[in-house]
Amino acid sequence: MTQDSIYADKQQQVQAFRFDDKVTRVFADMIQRSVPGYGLTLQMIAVIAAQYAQKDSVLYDLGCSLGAATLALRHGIQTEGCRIVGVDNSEAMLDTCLGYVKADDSNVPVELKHADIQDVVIENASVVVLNFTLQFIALQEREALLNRIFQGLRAGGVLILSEKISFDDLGKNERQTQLHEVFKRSQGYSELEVSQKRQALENVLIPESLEDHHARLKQAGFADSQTWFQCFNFASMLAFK
Ligand code: GEK
Repeated sequence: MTQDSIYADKQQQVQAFRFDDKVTRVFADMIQRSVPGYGLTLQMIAVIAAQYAQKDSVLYDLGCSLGAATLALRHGIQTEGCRIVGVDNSEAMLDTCLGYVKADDSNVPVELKHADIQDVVIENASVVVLNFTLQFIALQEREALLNRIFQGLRAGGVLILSEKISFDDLGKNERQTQLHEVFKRSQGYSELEVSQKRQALENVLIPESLEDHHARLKQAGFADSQTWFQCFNFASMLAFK
């Protein structure tokens, strides 16, 4: 795994974060050292797929990056006739993802689409995954996307929604943000790396509170939603149709 040192040297001007070739090369290391509990979300995506993948249905991984959640779904599925659709709008990510999918030994069909997740048709779905992707969609577009996911899910289907979150209470927000930064330092990132990355993600990654996420899920029509995981300012929710 190539180590992420993108923000190790002082940059004259920190550019807005993009999922380009440079990020793709180090992404596996970057996400693991930046998102507390990332590995657990992947492990449980497989468990959730084992429980909720329905016979002859489609499982979607929206914002699939290198396909980590795609492969978790693939190995979690316990029923027949399923296929997986992975979608990402970064060409670099999708090219590398294709290599990983080909090298993987499961024979559950996987289709990778280079597209905006806001344009992809979602139908006959039993499981939809947004593993740290919704946070990159403009706030005003999120409702329409969740509505389409709800419409595309079968009865009994689920959405797994993992996000960086914020807290309305400023004190709580500050404490959890600090703990996240201490986590990043414990993973070997320097203070400079943490602060330059924070700058790069400003206005690119827009976190919302758990309350806002659950309200939007309810609004979209989900019968229930639960936070099944939280570590500092990262969380994963499960919404049921
Ligand atoms: C994992 N789920 O490893 N359309 C398609 N893709 C998009 C869009 C969009 N509008 N916006 C962002 N992306 C993965 C990790 S990373 C999370 C997901 C992170 C893609 C973007 O190109 C990137 O690959 C992914 O969403 C977000 O479980 O970097 O924190």
